[in-house]
Amino acid sequence: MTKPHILQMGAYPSWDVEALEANFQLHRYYEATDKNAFVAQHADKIRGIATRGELGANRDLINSLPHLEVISVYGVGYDAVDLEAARARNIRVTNTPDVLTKDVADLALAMMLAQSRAVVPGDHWVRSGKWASEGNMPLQRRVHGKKAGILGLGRIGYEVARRLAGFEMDIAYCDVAPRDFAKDWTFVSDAQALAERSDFLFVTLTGGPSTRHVVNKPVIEALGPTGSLINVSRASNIDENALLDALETGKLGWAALDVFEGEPRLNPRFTMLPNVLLQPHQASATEETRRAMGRLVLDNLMAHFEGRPLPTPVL
Ligand code: 8YV
Repeated sequence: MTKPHILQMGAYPSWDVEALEANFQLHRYYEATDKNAFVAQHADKIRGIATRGELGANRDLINSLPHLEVISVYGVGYDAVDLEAARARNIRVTNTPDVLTKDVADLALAMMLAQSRAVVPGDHWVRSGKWASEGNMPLQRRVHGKKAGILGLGRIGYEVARRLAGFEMDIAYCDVAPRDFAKDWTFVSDAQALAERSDFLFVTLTGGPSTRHVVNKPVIEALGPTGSLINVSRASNIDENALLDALETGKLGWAALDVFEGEPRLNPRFTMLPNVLLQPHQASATEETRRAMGRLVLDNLMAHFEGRPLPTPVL
C-alpha cells in the first residue's frame, strides 16, 4: 500500500523523522526555497500535515490542499492552526498535551529562580574574573514566601502553582471561574487585579485571538517596578511594545520570557535589557518530553490513516 503523503512544516529530531518515514512519504516544507511552488507541486498528493506548535497551519495552506484529512501538531498549543478552516472541511486536528506539562512548569520555576537570584550574571561574574577584581555581586531578590500570580490555571498553570507551593508562596490565580481543585489558592477575577497583588506573574494561558494581549499596559504597570513577568505560553498573550516600554522605563521590574513575537527573530530591544531573561522557546525541550511529543504526532497520524480513534484529538 502506498504511504500517505505528509507535509512536514518544521524540523523534527532524527528519531521522529525515521519513524515518520517508515510510515509516510514526507515532504519537507521548511526546506523549500519557494514554499508556494513547493505546496503547489505536491498539493494533489498531500493527505496530512505534521507541524509544530509555533508553526501551525494557516487558512491559505489548509485551503491549498484539496485532499487534506489531518493536521498533527507537535506541541500542546494549536493556536497557529486555523481551526475554522479545518472544521469547515472536517479536517482532524491533534496536539500533544500532558506529556510536556511538567517540563514547561519546571522551566517556568527555573526562569523565576534564575532571574531573581541572578544565576546567569553570577556565572559570568565568576568566569570573567570580576569576583576577584570587583568583589561580591550586588544582592538579589528573595523568592520563597513572596506573592505569585498564575494567569491561566490550566494543566501547565496548575503544575506551576504546585511547584510554587513548595516555596511557601502566597498563590493566586486568574481564570474564567474558580477551580474546585484550587481551594488552597486565591481566585482573582481579572488579570490586572492579579498583577496588582503579585510579585511574580506567570502567564500560562492558551494562545489565540481570545487571549491576545491579555497582559496589556495596565496589567504590566500593575505588576510594577518590583514585579517579575514570566511567560512560558505564547508571545501573543502579551503586548510586547507595552512590555518593552515598561522594562526600559522601570515601570516593570523584570521579565523572563521563553516566547517572542516573530521568534526566533525577536525584537532587538529585548537583547539590550539587563532586566530580562531570554530563553529560546525551550520549555518543553527535554529529550524525554520531545520523544513523547514525537510519538504522539506519529500515533495520531497512524490512527487516522488506519481508521482508529485519535489518541489526542483537538478537532
Ligand atoms: C514546543 C509549544 O516547543 O507545546 C507547545 O505548544 O510551543 C512547545 O511545547 C513547540 O510546539 C515545538 O515546536
